[in-house]
Amino acid sequence: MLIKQATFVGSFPRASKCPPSELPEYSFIGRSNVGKSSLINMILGRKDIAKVSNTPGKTQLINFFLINKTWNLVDLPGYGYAQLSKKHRASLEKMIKTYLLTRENLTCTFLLIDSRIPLQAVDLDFANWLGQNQIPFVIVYTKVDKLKGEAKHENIINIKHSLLETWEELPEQFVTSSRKKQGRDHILDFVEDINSKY
Ligand SMILES: Nc1nc2c(ncn2[C@@H]2O[C@H](COP(=O)(O)OP(=O)(O)OP(=O)(O)O)[C@@H](O)[C@H]2O)c(=O)[nH]1
Ligand SMILES: [Mg+2]
Repeated sequence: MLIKQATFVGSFPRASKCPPSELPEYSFIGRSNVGKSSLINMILGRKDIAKVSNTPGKTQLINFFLINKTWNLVDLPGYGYAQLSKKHRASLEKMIKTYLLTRENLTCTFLLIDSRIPLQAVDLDFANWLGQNQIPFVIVYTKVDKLKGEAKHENIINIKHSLLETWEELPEQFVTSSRKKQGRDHILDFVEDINSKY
């Protein structure tokens, strides 16, 4: 799929404030700093349409983008950011989960997992929560450019093994690097395929 047009629609503080839409919608979720905004920029081929930061917890609102006037892309705040107060973290989590549970045109969620480190408990909890609530999702391994040699495959295999301790089978998975523009076509083909059936 060619990205002919990518427009920032706006940032919204909660699910009920998000603009109604009948277009197929894809959201991006993952631990704070996992690389959501960078991945979105890479996929859309736009340098900084989504805000990237070295400071975790940058994205705190539900950010909407309209792509080719035919589908919506949503950048969600990260979960599990330890530096936030308990109350603030709980309110972000509620905002994310309410959006995921109530958004009727949500077609698929991309759950981002850092390919460089072992699977974190918060990631497994989040994947399990998505499963329990029957929210369709796929997995995206991020920052693979940081893995060298053997570690490249090993770490991803270990993450899969950890997931398979609770999951019988895994959803579709994408191996990506925003820095190297890896995984872009694979993700866009996947979106195009779902859009054609919507
Ligand atoms: N090496 C490498 N670094 C990356 C990649 N993607 C993101 N980063 C870096 O990781 C950091 C966080 O990236 P963001 O895209 O802001 O992450 P995020 O998940 O949107 O973070 P929050 O919005 O704070 O939850 C930044 O310093 C990025 O430059 C990648 O593919 N490779
Ligand atoms: Mg972000």
